[in-house]
Amino acid sequence: MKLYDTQRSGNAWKVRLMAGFLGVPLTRQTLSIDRGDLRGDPFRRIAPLGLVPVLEVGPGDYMYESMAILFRLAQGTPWWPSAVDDQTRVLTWLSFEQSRHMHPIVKLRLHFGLKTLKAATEADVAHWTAEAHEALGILERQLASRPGQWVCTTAHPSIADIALYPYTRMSPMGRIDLSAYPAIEEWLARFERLPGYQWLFPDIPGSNLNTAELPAPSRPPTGHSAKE
Ligand SMILES: N[C@@H](CCC(=O)N[C@@H](CS)C(=O)NCC(=O)O)C(=O)O
Repeated sequence: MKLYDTQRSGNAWKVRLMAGFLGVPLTRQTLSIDRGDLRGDPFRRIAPLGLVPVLEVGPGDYMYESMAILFRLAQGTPWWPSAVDDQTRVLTWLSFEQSRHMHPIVKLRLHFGLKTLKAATEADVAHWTAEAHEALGILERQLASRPGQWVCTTAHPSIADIALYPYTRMSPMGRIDLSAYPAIEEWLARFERLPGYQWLFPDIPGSNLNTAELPAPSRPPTGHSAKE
């Protein structure tokens, strides 16, 4: 399978995490937002939504949206539970991630970490910070209420854990202090000990918070994005 991503995309990282945990080999085609790779016709032909991640699951057969791709990859594995009530809970937390959690953390990361939101005002930053803390507070209470378990499953993590992991992990890039969230910190550390865990930057294991573009002659011809 082939993953179209950008070097620092948290949404594409979800797919790489899932593939790593499942032991599924992926080839990567790393695109550049700044160079306009995502706006050109070749990418739009395979990705009508114009966003990464895109997963080519068979010749000419493309899947988009991280949630949907996680769902597709997790079929028949413990990452997608078999009981309908458990599936419903997983969908709840996937929806929470997309609707309330990811957006403010992405904005803060782009503003403070990657420095690409030049027009952001103090009011914008205050708004995103409040929203990010609200979302992290919800996640903290959920995890604190079920010590040693996963976001919404008991013995085995689900795709909800994968979906919520990248932007929670990267939230310090947006000046969020995770030490205020002990249950989240414990969950992140436990997640990172799972066999098959993938770093965001495979070339610099141990760093998930790198902001600089990596010079990567091994990644032509697509280069790297200054946004994500
Ligand atoms: N809801 C989508 C969001 C995907 C998304 O926002 N991707 C970003 C990178 S993390 C992107 O492609 N940005 C391109 C752009 O903003 O032009 C998902 O979960 O896959």
